[in-house]
Amino acid sequence: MQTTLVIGDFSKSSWAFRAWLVLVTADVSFKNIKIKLEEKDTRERILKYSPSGKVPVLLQDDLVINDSLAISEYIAERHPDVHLWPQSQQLRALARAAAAEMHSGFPNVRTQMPFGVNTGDVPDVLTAETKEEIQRIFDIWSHLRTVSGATQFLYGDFGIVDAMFAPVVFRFRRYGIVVPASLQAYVDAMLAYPPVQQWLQLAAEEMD
Ligand SMILES: N[C@@H](CCC(=O)N[C@@H](CS)C(=O)NCC(=O)O)C(=O)O
Repeated sequence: MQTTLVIGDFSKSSWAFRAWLVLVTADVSFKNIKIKLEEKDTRERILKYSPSGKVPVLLQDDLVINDSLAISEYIAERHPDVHLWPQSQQLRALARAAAAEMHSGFPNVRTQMPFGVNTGDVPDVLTAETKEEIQRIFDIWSHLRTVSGATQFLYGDFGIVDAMFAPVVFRFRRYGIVVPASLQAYVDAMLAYPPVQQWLQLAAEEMD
């Protein structure tokens, strides 16, 4: 069975970054097809693989899964030994709620602080709504780490909920958003996670 993940640029594609992290964490062997975003023919090229016109899309024989969270769930089901969700039922529910909130929410953070792997950018003056969303993200991280007792990722091992928040860590890093001291270990663990480093390396090679 051939598995292919269609993604956008490593330096721009925050949703593909999430799905890619999940596949790499689960040690899935897969091929990447990269489509440059924001080009005249981007939509046309994505539509060859993805009926929604969005990446990521996972292709496995006849199966086409065109959403980062659905891809993640599929990989979690196929690799139960990897524990991409917490093993505790209650913690799993909380992690799923947080992943879903990230997947469907935080429009102001997304708009005011676009994803990028670089640092040193100054955002527009943050609106009250964006600041509220940033605080909500800190609260989610703190709550999950308190309930799980985890010292690195949100419930111990790197999982889907961490993949969902990985691009947010990069948004905060890009725009110099100060993270509470109690959450610095989370940010450090995320930045040091080998698959994250691998993605950064690929982004650096792409930008050269
Ligand atoms: N809900 C989708 C969102 C996917 C999405 O918005 N992807 C962006 C790139 S990160 C995209 O494909 N944009 C198409 C374009 O720029 O033409 C998911 O979770 O996979």
